[in-house]
Amino acid sequence: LLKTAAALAILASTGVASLPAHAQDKKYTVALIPGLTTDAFYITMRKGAQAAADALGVELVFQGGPEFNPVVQVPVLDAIIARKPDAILIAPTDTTQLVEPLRKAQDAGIPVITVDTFIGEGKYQTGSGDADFPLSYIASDNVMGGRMAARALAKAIGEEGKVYVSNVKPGISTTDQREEGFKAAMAEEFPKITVLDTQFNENDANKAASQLQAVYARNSDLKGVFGANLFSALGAGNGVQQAGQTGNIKVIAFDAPTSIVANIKDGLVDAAIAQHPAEIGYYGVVSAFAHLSGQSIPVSIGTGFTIIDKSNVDDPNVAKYVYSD
Ligand code: T6T
Repeated sequence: LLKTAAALAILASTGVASLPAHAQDKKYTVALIPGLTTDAFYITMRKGAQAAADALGVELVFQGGPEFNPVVQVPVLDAIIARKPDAILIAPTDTTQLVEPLRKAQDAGIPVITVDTFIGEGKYQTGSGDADFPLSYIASDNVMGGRMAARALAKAIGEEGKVYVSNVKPGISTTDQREEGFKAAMAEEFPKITVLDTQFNENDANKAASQLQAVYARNSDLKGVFGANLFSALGAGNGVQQAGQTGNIKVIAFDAPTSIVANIKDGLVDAAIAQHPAEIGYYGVVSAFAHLSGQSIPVSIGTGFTIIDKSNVDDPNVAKYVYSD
């Protein structure tokens, strides 16, 4: 700033009226609205976002609700819009219910990028549909992640028997797509595996644990469960433990908080499909900054996965993908 002031003073004295605006001269404010604030996945995403913000001189505002619920998220979004940040990064908690609330941001001239989850069909900038206005979607490939989970579970149970998906609730792009990928891979690749009805837990690990026990009570030959997100997996694992079935009912977890890693070491969970949430946050902020400073940005950015199991859990190149608490 001092340098700029000095340069302006020199230019003023030479009669040149203004300098072209240089990106670094403007401090952009980027808001990051997670699905919920107390989830290790979003805490880790925030760290990545903060790292990019520090590198670029961006001010990052992190604000969200205490639960993964559009009714809770929309008022947070409204409050953020009222603060007029330069851009909004958001993990929309519902594919349809966040469309109109986010359009308000767009109408107010605030660019929107969705991270982790999407609105509509997740196809942006196509000129069709009513939910294509976000500039970019930065996330894991959740259909593929679901397929990876199916393969891991199939391997763990010897490719036959009954399994089910412990999921959050319909209408969330990520967990819907994981279930879709899981079921597609099971149907195409593992004819001897039966996928029972999905159990929806509303992101409540306790509910997921009771559901595991209820499904097991009805199916004493239950072989495995896929926990389609952090709380579903934690709950399913606890349910298996409470049923005294550790090691008999196999658990594949989506997400990798420290508690799941402990469960892998104890043999309660067979494998975790770790997302790379820090990458999502980092590239979210980089994309917002690039757009704000006049660059074009990709309409979608896919981030990776790391499969964590007993064989690699202590490898530092794997352990770095364990989420921050
Ligand atoms: O699995 C993540 C995230 O990708 C999903 O959209 C919601 O649940 C998590 O935040 C884990 O709790």
